[in-house]
Amino acid sequence: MSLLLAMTGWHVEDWRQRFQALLPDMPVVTLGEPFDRRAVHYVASWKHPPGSLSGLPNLAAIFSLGAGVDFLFADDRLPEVPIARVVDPDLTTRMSEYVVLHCLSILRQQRRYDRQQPLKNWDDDRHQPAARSVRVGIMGLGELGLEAAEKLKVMGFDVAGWSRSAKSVAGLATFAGAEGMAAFLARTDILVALLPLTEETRGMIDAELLAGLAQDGRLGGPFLINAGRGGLQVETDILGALDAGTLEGAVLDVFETEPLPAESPLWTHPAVTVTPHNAAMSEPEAVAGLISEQIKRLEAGEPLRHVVDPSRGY
Ligand code: NDP
Ligand code: OXD
Repeated sequence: MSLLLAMTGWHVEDWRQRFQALLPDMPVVTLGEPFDRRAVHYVASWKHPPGSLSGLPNLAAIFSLGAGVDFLFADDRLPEVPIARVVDPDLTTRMSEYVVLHCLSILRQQRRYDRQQPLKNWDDDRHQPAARSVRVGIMGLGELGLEAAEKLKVMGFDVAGWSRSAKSVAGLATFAGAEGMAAFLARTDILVALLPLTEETRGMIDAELLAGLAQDGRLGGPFLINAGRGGLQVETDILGALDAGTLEGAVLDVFETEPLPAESPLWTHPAVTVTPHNAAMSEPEAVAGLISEQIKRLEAGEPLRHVVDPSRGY
């Protein structure tokens, strides 16, 4: 019985070492070497080449090495076995650090001071709005969105959230579904996207959505932070809204094409901050530990945790 590591873009040997230490009795094999396909009972995947998981007759479960599973559902030859994803405090904490960092950076206008520093001169306006006067709206109130909301509230922001199903969360204004969208956007100065990429959410952050954001806030215009998936956003619409002045700035960790192509205008736009899809990296120490526990649970006849629903796509 073996575990197959099927990944692209990450250092597979780091993961193999970690898994092998945690599962000493289970051979850990990789796509880059010959292996017995009948022996594979478990797969841990991050963006495996589509089709590479077919022909594994004894496969019992697939583990995403991240919180997102869109890359799995993009494979039309994916075996029909349960799929579990990462839900782990290490990853969740990293994401809330990213969201709080950039909300605070926007609030305190840090990019403006970074621009002024080489000029050795600050402009006269030293005014800073209070966090309580800035409305943050989080799209996606799941594991990551809820934790980010809690931490933003600790910093004093006025936080709301939007999700597919209606929720009641203490101290949080909540909105749901298509019917709740307009009111949610209208009270949002900083929009934080922490949605999964599904058929419903693809291309959601477009010109129409951005035009619905609050224009009466304390930041001189609304901001977007997308740390969910690049497929959520229409980049030409974001650039159009920035240039039209209906969007004041954007912080993007994820892109329509990754890595972000050198010719993308997002690299050099003065109102855009880009980061390399590392808002919440999966850390082998934490994530291999979680998946090894899941495998031990299955071997002991216990149910898998954090299973995704293929009909919803997340
Ligand atoms: P969860 O599944 O826990 O939460 C997803 C949230 O999105 C839920 O609140 C869900 O609503 C909501 N949602 C889904 N579809 C819709 C829809 N059509 N309309 C409105 N709301 C919707 O996911 P996580 O919080 O764990 O992760 C979110 C995403 O973050 C991941 O899927 C991944 O793409 C991204 N990510 C990015 C990382 C990075 O480094 N940039 C790192 C980790 C994750 P409901 O509650 O009603 O189900
Ligand atoms: C994830 C990611 O989904 O890192 O975990 O994007």
